[in-house]
Amino acid sequence: MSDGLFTPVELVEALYDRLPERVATARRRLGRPVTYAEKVLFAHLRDPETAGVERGTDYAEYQPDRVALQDATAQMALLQFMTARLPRVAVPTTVHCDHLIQAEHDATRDLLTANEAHREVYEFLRSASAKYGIGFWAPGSGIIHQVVLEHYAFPGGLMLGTDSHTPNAGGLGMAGIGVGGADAVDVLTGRPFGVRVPRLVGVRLTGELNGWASAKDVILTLAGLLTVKGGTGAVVEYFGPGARTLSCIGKATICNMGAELGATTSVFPYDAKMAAYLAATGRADLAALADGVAEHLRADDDVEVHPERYFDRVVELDLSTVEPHVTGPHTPDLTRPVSRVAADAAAHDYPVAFTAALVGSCTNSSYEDMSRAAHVARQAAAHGVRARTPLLVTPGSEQVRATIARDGQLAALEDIGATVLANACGPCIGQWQRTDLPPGTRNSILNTYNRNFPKRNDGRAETLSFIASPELVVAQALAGRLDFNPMTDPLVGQNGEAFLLAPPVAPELPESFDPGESGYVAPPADGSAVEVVVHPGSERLQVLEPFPAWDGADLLDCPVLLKAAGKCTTDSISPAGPWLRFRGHLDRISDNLFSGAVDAFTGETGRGVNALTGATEPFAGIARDYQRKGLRWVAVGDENYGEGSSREHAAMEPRYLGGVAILARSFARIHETNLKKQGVLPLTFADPASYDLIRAGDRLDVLALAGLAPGRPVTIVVRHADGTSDTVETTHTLSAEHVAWFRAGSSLNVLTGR
Ligand code: MIC
Ligand code: SF4
Repeated sequence: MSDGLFTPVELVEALYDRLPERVATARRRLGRPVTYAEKVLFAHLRDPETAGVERGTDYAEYQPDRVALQDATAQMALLQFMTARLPRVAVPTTVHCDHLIQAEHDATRDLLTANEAHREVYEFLRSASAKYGIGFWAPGSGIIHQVVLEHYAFPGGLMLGTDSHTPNAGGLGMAGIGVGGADAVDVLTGRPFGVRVPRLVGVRLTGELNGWASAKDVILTLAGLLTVKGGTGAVVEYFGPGARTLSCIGKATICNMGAELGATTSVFPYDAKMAAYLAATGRADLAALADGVAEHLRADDDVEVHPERYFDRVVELDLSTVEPHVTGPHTPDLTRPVSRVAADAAAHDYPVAFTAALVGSCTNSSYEDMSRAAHVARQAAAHGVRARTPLLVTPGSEQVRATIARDGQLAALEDIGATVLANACGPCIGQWQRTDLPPGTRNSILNTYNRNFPKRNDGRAETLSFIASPELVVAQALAGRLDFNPMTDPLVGQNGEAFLLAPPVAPELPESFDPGESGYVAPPADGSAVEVVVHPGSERLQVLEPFPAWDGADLLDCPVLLKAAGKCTTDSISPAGPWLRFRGHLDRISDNLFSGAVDAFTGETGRGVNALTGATEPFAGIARDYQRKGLRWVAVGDENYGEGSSREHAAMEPRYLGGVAILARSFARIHETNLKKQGVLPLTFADPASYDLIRAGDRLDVLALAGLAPGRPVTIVVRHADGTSDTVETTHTLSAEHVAWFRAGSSLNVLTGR
């Protein structure tokens, strides 16, 4: 089809035509059999004969098949694309309006409010999509990753998305990589996507899930094992007999949350479950094509036999031993089986009686998820039991919503008290007008989402967010307790009868999907006459001015704006929730800089000491003051700085307000790239202990920048207020191209020839 509702068959055919030859090249160049991820990557290399192959060291250039943008990141991506002054995007691309809709009442009312509140932004995205040949998915049509799985993902493909959960496409055997807008703009303008050749983590699955265990519990278990850093710079490749037992959508859940391990992407090899999903979503033709090249859409045989020869790390997981898990609070790798919740809660004083249950988000909002949740709900309703907490349900797409409305799952959930919200991100990204509880109350909430950083869902630091599977969230909502174990604990029915819930039984797929009221708008064949308007006085959108080029001098006398204590995620650097309003306006959104970060010197969140005045102020205000007075500044972080989202605002804001370098013990991949793209230096302490040398009131000199080069350490002199100083060595991962971005002021300046 050519209207952009699906990935064009010709594109898939062309890829599959070159697949055998590319796989042969991969085997020849690597001198051994190859894994599935290596096949996909080789199939998309710009130059398969000469590209570097050294994992974790070489940079390589890939040509993705498609790009997906969501409304909260698309604004900045498209504003950057516009500066390139090209008539159309170079690869099939879609925009998805999912992040800006606020959950307050129900789907209908909330959608009306969103259309009103975000009219200007939606109009910008709609007109820019029409002008540049981009498929536009209007508000209400669904969450980007669910819609991509239903329409665009295909086995063996490679795509970029300006959202960190783009790896969700791995459920259909597509390598989806989450990137910042500037990376996406490279591909939209016809340039390749450059990234370090990823390391490979192999997960061998055996056995089969049973009882209450679900795909969600597989990834929660792995997150506990691998931690939030365990996948950094790696592709997580699943294989083994257990993989073939998981539904396509279950695989997507697992790949989706690979982002929480820091993985570049996650993939499952093509199998019959994927073929069934393709057929159910109207793409039997793609399944037939994939069947024709099936041997190239999985790892070579020896990989399953001797995985240790191929992967940097191999994890074995017997699915039959996986237990239902509850994860949290505050980090997605703090997990335990449900049977251990009571003990953990007692030890850490977590409130076990939780205040809200939420089912949805890109990771768990499919037909199968809703069906398993509904199966539990029906059992409760038969005994007259309803949810004891508010139960908020967000279907992943209009297609899922219409189908579960038709097939009865929606009614089953409503029967136990659920409120159905718009098909959108909603409370997963802080778009939750919470009225059930006064602010300031320490409380727990339980959801099926993927991230649980403080303040993420309701903007309140006092809320502890826990994660579990849809069926467990519904079961626990019936009891109102995080330590309720449906396998052993009975519920009490309306007549006083005790009953045990049976484990969920539900179809993986409907006979056919009901598309509902599709919100898809195809771009016109020729969009050149379409006007894209950015009003000069707007508080929502602002035309981008290029960042200044590096002046050639070392960065001297830089105050430390922030030394972050503990986790400093992108939610700490540039929170979402109410700030999503300003995602298209760099100046306005910069006011949230570091507002969720904890200052190591004062212990305060969002505020630090202004070195010039001695006053304690919000970080954005201090940065603006330094900038006005001609001072450039640095920020210091701990491990995995910039963990979480792909939002490039977290890199653009420091740049815009005069930040020149971030020093950290380590960086999360997407954020590190975003910093480089915007001309900020991400520097890693050569000795992690150097973090401790940074004191309040220090001034830093970042030296010898004229010699900045790949692999060459950067020396920093830390001058303390008492007149003493320390010399600190830092390393970096800048390639020659990245150094050029720094010199030009940003990658965009290089792209546009400034
Ligand atoms: C998230 O889950 O944090 C988001 C909101 O989807 C982000 C993107 C954004 O900040 O707009 C992500 O994961 O990349
Ligand atoms: Fe949306 Fe949440 Fe998924 Fe991010 S993680 S894309 S906010 S549903």
